[in-house]
Amino acid sequence: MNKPPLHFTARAQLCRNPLAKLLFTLMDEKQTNLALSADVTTTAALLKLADQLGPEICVLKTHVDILDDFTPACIDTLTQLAQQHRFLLFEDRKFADIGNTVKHQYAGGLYHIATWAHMVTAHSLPGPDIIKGLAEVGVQYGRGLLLLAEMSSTQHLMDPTYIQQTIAFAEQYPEFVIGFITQHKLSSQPHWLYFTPGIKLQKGSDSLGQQYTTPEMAIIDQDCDIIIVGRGILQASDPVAAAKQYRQRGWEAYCQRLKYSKPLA
Ligand code: 5BU
Repeated sequence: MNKPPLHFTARAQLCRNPLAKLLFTLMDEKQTNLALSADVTTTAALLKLADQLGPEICVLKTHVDILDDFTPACIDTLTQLAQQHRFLLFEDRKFADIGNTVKHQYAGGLYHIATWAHMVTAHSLPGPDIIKGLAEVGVQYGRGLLLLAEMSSTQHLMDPTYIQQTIAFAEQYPEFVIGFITQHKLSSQPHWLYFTPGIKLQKGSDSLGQQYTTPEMAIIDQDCDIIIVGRGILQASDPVAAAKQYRQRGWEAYCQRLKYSKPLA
């Protein structure tokens, strides 16, 4: 018994969270499922990447706490560039504390993440009230949460039981959780978004436990939706050309997946 794969626009209709709907629609309209991991340490480099690579991407992922010269003005310019080039902002904060603490980390501090980041990440390790705490801040801004189900790093502790529990927590907050960071599709429910980091043009690893798979393996073999690429683009001699190449590989993989029906999980 085969089930035809749904395209992103069809999946958008099934989302309860408006941000997930927007992202699914944006990907089909812009024809890109590439997320740039803009892991640079100066605001000038971040804004240059956002401007040059913005036309190629659906999402720009940040780690604002690695910027040496963070200012609120940088966020204003980043937000303008996101509107101009039509991409969403994703702060990969990986919240991991009790609900009350993460509320403050999300809303306040130096970065006021909730005021500008369309989506953020959190660990499910502390239990479901981490989601409740973040939702108390994020829902009013129309934000979305991605739970870390499975990391790309070697010897991570996210075993199948942990992953199943993470999905169960997500299901308790469908108005706020939009999907997962994962190496493979986790559910037959089509409204979840699956983001996959650890992507390069060839399989491999770095010297600090990162493991790389290819766009085709993530999108076709593992049924994920969005490829997250950092150093594959940032360390290329021509980052714009590299981004175009990853965009093409990611999008063609998605189009190829749509042609095939897979047995139901
Ligand atoms: P890279 O340069 O493409 O290896 O960067 C990958 C990015 O994705 C980097 O910002 C990591 O913090 C992020 N990441 C990851 O690599 N693996 C994970 O499991 C998660 C996030 Br969650």
